[in-house]
Amino acid sequence: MTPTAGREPAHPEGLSIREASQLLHIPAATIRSWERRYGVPPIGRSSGGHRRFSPGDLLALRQLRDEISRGRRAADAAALVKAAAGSRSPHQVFIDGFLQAAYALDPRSADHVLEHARGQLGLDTAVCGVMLPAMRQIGQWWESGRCDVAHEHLATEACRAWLNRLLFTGPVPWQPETLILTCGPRDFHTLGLESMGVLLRHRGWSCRVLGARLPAGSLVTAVRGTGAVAVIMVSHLSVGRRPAADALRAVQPTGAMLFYAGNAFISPHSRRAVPGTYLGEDLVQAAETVGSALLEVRRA
Ligand code: B12
Repeated sequence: MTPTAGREPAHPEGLSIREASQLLHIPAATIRSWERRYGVPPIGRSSGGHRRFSPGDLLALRQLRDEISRGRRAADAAALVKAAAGSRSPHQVFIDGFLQAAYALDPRSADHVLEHARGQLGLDTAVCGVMLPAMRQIGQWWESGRCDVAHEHLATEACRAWLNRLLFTGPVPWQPETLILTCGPRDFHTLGLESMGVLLRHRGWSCRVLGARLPAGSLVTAVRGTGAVAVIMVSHLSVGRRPAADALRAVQPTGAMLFYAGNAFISPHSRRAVPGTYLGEDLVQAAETVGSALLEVRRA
């Protein structure tokens, strides 16, 4: 990620549709049709009747664009953005605390906030209700020029250090099966995967988390080398989808159960001909799905 994306020029009345279109790389005609069809965003007008875009409008447009680029239907994406606009996370105080620590480039405070959230809210909520939303927020700050990639890198490494500590100091696994967790051969985004590793570890499963950019052949080696009974593949960007699906196909002959997830697979269309079970967007639900599938095989 480049140091800072296009910084939003401050404009008392808000940006014109041409300026908003240029900043967000969304054609003006698309912005008009989104407003007409979905009322997103509810754009203000200048005294001359021209559309003027506030920072809040720009955020809503950015979210709508990103949700659609993830493969969501426009109407579903618009509903998500509207819901997010009105709602404030019940864990906002922890999210804000983490963001402040990241902005201050202070990894110890970031770790402290995550640990405090775990103490107050429990592991699952600290991961899915605080850490992941905070990282999404960092992404929006970076894109709107409100923070530098240095802040994103620090926040990422603070999350990874916290997750790895939970992974390696977690309870001794009490389930006999081993699982391989990996990102696709082209994927750098590992936080969703590492979060899944921690949730499964704290449910007694023995996880081998192999991280970013694992070649397909090495995935087969890892399954054979560990006798793993299941593979969880995560791909985050559409560029990584096909190499990730190919890696799943490569490991299929080992007989391991296959699961996959991540933004590259959000649209039903993107999941066509991908071997395995799609785990959805709720990591806690996904951990239960994987757990019960493994128990079912064991009982069979
Ligand atoms: C941290 C980060 C990075 C780090 C990753 C470090 C690491 N070890 O993970 C680095 C710096 C490497 C990076 C690189 C890039 N990044 Co980046 N990155 C981010 C950032 C800030 C956070 C990512 C994250 O962990 N989010 C939290 C995730 C897990 O939450 P989520 O997306 O909502 O996921 C939900 C579901 O998908 C699902 N899910 C996700 N993972 C999993 C796993 C399992 C098992 C399950 C069940 C569910 C699940 O559940 C989640 C919660 O509901 C995001 C911002 C954002 N909005 O997320 C940008 C972001 C994803 N990156 C982006 C981009 C463009 C890039 C680069 C291409 C930039 C560049 N030009 O180099 C490269 C691409 C590298 C590559 N080929 O993969 C864009 C993607 C835009 C798009 N098309 O979707 C984003 C959105 C930033 C932005 N606003 O533009 N990035």
